[in-house]
Amino acid sequence: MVRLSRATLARVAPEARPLAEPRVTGVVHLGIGAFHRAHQAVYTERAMAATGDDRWGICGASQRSTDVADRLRPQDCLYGVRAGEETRVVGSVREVLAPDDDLAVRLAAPETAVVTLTITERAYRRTSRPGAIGRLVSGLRARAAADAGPLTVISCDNLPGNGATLAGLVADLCEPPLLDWVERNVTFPASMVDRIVPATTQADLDDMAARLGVTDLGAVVTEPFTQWVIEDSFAGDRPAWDKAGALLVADVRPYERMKLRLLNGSHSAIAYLSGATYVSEAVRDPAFAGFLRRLMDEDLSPTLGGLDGFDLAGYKESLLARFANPGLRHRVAQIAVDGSQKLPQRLLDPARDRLAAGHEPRWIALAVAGWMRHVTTAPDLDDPLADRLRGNGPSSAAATVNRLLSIDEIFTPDLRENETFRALLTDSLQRLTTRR
Ligand code: CS2
Repeated sequence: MVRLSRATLARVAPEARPLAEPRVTGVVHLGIGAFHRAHQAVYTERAMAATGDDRWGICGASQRSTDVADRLRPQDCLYGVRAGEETRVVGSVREVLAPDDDLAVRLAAPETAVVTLTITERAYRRTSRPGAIGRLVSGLRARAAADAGPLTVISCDNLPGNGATLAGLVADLCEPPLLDWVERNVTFPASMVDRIVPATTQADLDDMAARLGVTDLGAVVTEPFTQWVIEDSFAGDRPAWDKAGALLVADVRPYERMKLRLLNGSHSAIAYLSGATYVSEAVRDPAFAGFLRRLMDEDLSPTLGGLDGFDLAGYKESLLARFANPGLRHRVAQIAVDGSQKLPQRLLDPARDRLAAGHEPRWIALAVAGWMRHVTTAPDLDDPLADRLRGNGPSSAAATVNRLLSIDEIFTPDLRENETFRALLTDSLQRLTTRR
């Protein structure tokens, strides 16, 4: 079968062809994985289609491997997205840079007005800054030198206050004249992104080829649902994302907290407690779905505020329905990765809120204990703190809880010293380990 490309696009059904063909690269994206291709790239294409403004082609950069560049370059950066039964080739990506390619030159180009990032939680650790954030700062330095104009830099990672966090890490790496320039020319809006995007499998590629009639090695499978809430603080021009379904708001925090805690918190609980291979399998078990409901209703929802008039009950039901989607082969192992970087905002912040309000967050404690069991027993633990998490062989539940609670990159002193939380964790871990 021939490969997807501009030249072979005529073989693709008209309704599955790209909505837009950008003429200029106006967006640079760091971390061009499946999530970006199924989320921001789709919004950007829709924005161009809605307005006819074709200046928003994307230059996507990979951080660690040449894999995406190798897959997309022979396809003129075209790739298919299947969401439910709808399949379409997306045309917003114009260029893919491999880790060693020159990103700074793109960031210094005057037509670049927006940078988006999906570099995962671990890239925001202070010790990770030579990575993606270091590359971003080199680009900002080149842009300042070229006096190429204002720039909006949007973190699309699942962290609370992702914009301010990124701004802080960038500032730490800037020398004073550059820092001045950044303060005058660059904004870092916060954003909340949501779309479940499982890692693409060979079966997905085969299915995409059957649907498109051409081979597509960059294909992504996702769910119909998609959401993007962006803080409306742009330094200059931007794609008309608001015309493509994104919500531009003054304060992202209520959305971000709701999503990080209810969706991502539940995801992590599924990853560490369900024992299932796929998310959908876990939530089809009525007992496990019952646990998720109680986790959300009793421990997570009470910590959410600023959502007046929002249908929280409906949101929670929709999450369970999204998790149950049998068309998504979403492996729990994909979610279990990098727990040390995910737990604080997903489960520990709400635990702290509940404890401060005088309640026992027992369902959160059970999920955190599930993570403790995972990090001490998983044969191939994938986490930047793996060496410290693993421990040295079998130990009592109390000893494991004490040892892990002492890791201050994960647990703040107030949680570590909270006897109620410690007891809940020890009791839960005890029960989880004797049950097996
Ligand atoms: C997941 C997220 O892998 C994970 O940690 O919880 O990637 C989740 O699927 C997305 O945030 C959904 O928007």
